[in-house]
Amino acid sequence: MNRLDTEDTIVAISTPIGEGGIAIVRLSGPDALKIADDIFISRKGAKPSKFKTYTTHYGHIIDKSQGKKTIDEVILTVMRAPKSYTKEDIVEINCHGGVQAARRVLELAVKSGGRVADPGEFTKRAFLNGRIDLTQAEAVLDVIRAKTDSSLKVAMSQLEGELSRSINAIREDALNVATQVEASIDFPEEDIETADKEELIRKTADIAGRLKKLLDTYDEGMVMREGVLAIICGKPNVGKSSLMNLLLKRDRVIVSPIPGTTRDAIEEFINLRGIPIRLVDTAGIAETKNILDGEGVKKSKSYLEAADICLLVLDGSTKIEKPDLDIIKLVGNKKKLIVVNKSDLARKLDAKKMKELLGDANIIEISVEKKKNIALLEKAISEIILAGSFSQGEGAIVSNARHKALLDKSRRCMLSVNKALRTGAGPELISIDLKEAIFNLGLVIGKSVSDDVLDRIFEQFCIGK
Ligand SMILES: Nc1nc2c(ncn2[C@@H]2O[C@H](COP(=O)(O)OP(=O)(O)OP(=O)(O)O)[C@@H](O)[C@H]2O)c(=O)[nH]1
Ligand SMILES: [Mg+2]
Repeated sequence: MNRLDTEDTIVAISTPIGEGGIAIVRLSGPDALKIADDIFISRKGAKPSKFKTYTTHYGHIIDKSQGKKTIDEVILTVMRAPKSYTKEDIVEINCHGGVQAARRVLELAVKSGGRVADPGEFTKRAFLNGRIDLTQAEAVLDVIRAKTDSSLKVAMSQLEGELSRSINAIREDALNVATQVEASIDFPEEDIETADKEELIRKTADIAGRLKKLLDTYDEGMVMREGVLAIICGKPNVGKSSLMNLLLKRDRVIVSPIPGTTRDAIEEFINLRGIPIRLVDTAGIAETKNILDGEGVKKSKSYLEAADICLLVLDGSTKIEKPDLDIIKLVGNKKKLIVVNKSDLARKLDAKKMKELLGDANIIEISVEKKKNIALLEKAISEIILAGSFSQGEGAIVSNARHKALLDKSRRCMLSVNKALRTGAGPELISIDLKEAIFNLGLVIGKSVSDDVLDRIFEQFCIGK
């Protein structure tokens, strides 16, 4: 893919392949209307190239090479450049759902001069033609993939340009600083004036501060976008699988009074108070000589390592035992919630010993059996996940690792510009870091970004988007 590809007309089936009410074939590019003229017949014989923009027409798709054989009965919509998704002429053809009709329409469009689109190529054109910037294009994918209301909210705010606006404003201020610094390079006999210098120090500190504020939203942004990996761990028989089923609200995993019931890690998605969570039930961790159990324990341990948060389950009706101690050690300093289960049974767990072992970790007592304190547990989980990050208020949120890395670089450059100004470094030196800071900010929104980076971003999209 390169930038000149926008000279041709791309075609794709934009709906998922399979049976459905309708399937949409989309065309975009300079020949979209010409191709539509070739394959579409309206009842009154009117041509798509004569249709007004944003109008919808009933008709048939025909195959000229087979004596005008009718392929499908369709509704065709025309959206003319530049007011369309890609800023090019777009034609959308609503076919009858099902694989065959849409595929035949696609083939005919290709025969008439279209090219089958690459994944994400429509959105890529929207970016290359300047309708949206790169953060907005990336947000399109996040909107498609959003699993909860909060994920969708973050993605939509990015699609609507909230992040772009913040970054553009910061970049604009950085460019102004650069102009001031460049001026003193052009007149080398005059060093940066003291008054100007004070102002530049203040401005660069302000820019670095605003970048920090954006970067601080990343933890929450990431959680909303990617979901959190939460692991249910503990020794055998404490009720891990029972808890998994309860949080999932369905009987997904086998529960039994026999220790060692769960042998494999089982991962499922849950939406907990709007937070997308990948919840994993693991095999109880205990010393074992059985090969199968041993494999299960190995897997539990590797999940534990990757976990963003651990739900460490203890059995309130047993004493703290060696396996409990081992698991507490394994969990270490990870974000965790201690879940003391089976509170419906007589208590044997020693509170004092637990305090000694766990310090001020969050502890919550529940009974899965009697469904006691479950709402409290869900609240505690969401609070731990969101701890430290600001609540989902207004303002731009960074949720993408690419953006984070670039903003981070830009902030570090801006801090060294600030330091150089304070220590009286020459304008040439200052200018190097300043340019780097501005360059990295530009990359976030897609200015002077390389073709491989673009390809890497758009190849994650589905075909037809
Ligand atoms: N009384 C009581 N029993 C419970 C409670 N939660 C789970 N159990 C019982 O404890 C036993 C073990 O439950 P599981 O959910 O299979 O335990 P586990 O931790 O997944 O066990 P492994 O997969 O063997 O590691 C089952 O008989 C459950 O019915 C509870 O809150 N109270
Ligand atoms: Mg289990």
